[in-house]
Amino acid sequence: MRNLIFILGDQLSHNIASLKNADRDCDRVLMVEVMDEATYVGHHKKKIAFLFSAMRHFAEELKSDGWNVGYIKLNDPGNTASFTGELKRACERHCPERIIAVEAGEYRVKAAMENWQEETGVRVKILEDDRFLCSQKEFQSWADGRKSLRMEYFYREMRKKTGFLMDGEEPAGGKWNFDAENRKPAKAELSLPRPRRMRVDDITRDVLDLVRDNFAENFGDLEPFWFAVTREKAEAALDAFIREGLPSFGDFQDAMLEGEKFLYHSVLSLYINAGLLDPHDVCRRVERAYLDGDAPINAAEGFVRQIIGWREYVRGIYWLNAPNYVDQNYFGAERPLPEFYWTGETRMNCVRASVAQTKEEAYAHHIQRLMVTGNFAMLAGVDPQAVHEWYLGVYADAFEWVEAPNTFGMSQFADGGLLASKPYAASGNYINKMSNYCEGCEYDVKKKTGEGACPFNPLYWDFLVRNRNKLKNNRRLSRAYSTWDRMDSKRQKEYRDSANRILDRL
Ligand code: FAD
Ligand code: DLZ
Ligand code: SF4
Repeated sequence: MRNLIFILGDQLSHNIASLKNADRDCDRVLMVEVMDEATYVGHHKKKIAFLFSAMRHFAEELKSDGWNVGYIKLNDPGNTASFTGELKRACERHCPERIIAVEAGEYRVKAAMENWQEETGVRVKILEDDRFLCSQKEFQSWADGRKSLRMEYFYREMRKKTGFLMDGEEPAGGKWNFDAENRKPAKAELSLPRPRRMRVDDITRDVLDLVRDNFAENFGDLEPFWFAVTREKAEAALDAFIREGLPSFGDFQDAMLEGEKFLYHSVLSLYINAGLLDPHDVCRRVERAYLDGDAPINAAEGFVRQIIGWREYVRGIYWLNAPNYVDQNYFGAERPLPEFYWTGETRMNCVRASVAQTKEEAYAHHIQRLMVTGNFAMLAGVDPQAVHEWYLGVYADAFEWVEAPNTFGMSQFADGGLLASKPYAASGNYINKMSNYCEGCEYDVKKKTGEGACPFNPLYWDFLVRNRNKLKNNRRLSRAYSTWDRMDSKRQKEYRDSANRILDRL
């Protein structure tokens, strides 16, 4: 055999670089389910089921396409539980001349790949992952010499590079960014689309049995399981989103609504990250909808920005700073993650709802992640490592390259402002403005301190005051600090005492 082509669980793309120049007649594909990957963090049951089922379907598609595929299931006899172990076994079975793989999305796996040649005695070729629009090298040259690495400037470069939503040299609609128009609060009477629910087939049924048997103690509900597990079904989910969700995506991008888990969000991140959908194609489809008059510019621009802006940018930040990015703890926060992140048992309605739907769906939309669970953890001084492990485990779309910058950088400000220009810290007022959670809450969002006050209120001030030395030079916080300084000392003490009582109870 000539080449052994090793495809990882988040590389399920038919145009993956390792297959491009491969030969169906003399090369062989290897895919493996291994315990190391299933346990390096406590994954949600649905996340494991999604990836294993999508991997098995992808392997079947490759076989029908004429490829020779070796597929190792989790419980196959002799499974060594690791990528390296399975690669060694495959090399012993097939004696390839060379191993070919696409670079890993996580530093942990990249480091293991560096030892593959020595471990197997076979030459290893690692290819760049060209499914991203911006290579690691390109991001590095963009970042080199810049004092500040703000997403907005990177995003404009990506718009120019891809030509998405461009009128010649100018941005379509006359502005690069329509974010200011994308902050409408949602109303309960909105008619909301539902993400497509896919039927469970025999392959998925086997995987659900496997997850039930092997990961019973993991967080999350396994069923109902409705994710797409093939490119074809993921495309159907994309079609449905473009038709039904995209037109209002922009307007309500930052909104939250009790009982509504998805609003106008696409629920496509898991498919894009696993390789079932190509980010470039997704953006092209969204741009087409705008050009055909089926979606307004604020929706199309808002969506495209998330993909060619944020998604590419966080990957750049991750690799620019790997592996140390995940060791950062700017505020020195040490509190363990409160138990209610796992149980949802808290009187805070916004947190309860966000955790409950995370448990049910392995999904929460961005503002729930950022302004509810993330915001609370930062205000309460939770250790960012613990927060990171939670986000990396509980969402079906979570891989470290995308989760870590969102957690350490955007949500916890644990990188000291490398990614965000100020901490996304907010009192209950923000949540009340953007959602109806407060209407059904035992706490009173208008009450600032004392029994029954919304915990976000005193925690917000306590966070700012506790970390004043670290934040006092941030110009975007100067108004908040002057408001604090104008309060009389009795009021200040009430805030801090209230916060301390809440923190003690955690
Ligand atoms: P939509 O709102 O429909 O957005 C469209 C697409 O844009 C998404 O599918 C996604 O591919 C991309 N996107 C949007 N925002 C971001 C972002 N900030 N970073 C990267 N891509 C983005 N996203 C992940 O894909 N994996 C993660 O593990 C992850 N962890 C996060 C952790 C925290 C603390 C926070 C605050 C955000 C995290 N995000 C993560 C970003 C974002 O919340 C999700 O991409 C989004 O909620 C996925 O839902 P959706 O597909 O409905 O997105
Ligand atoms: C997340 C995950 C899980 C749970 N299991 C596997 C697996 O058994 N086999 C596999 O190839 N990939 C799995 N993955 C995805 C990998 O963790 C992912 O490919 C690496 O994190 C590299 O980005
Ligand atoms: Fe959340 Fe406070 Fe509103 Fe309750 S009152 S839902 S805790 S923001």
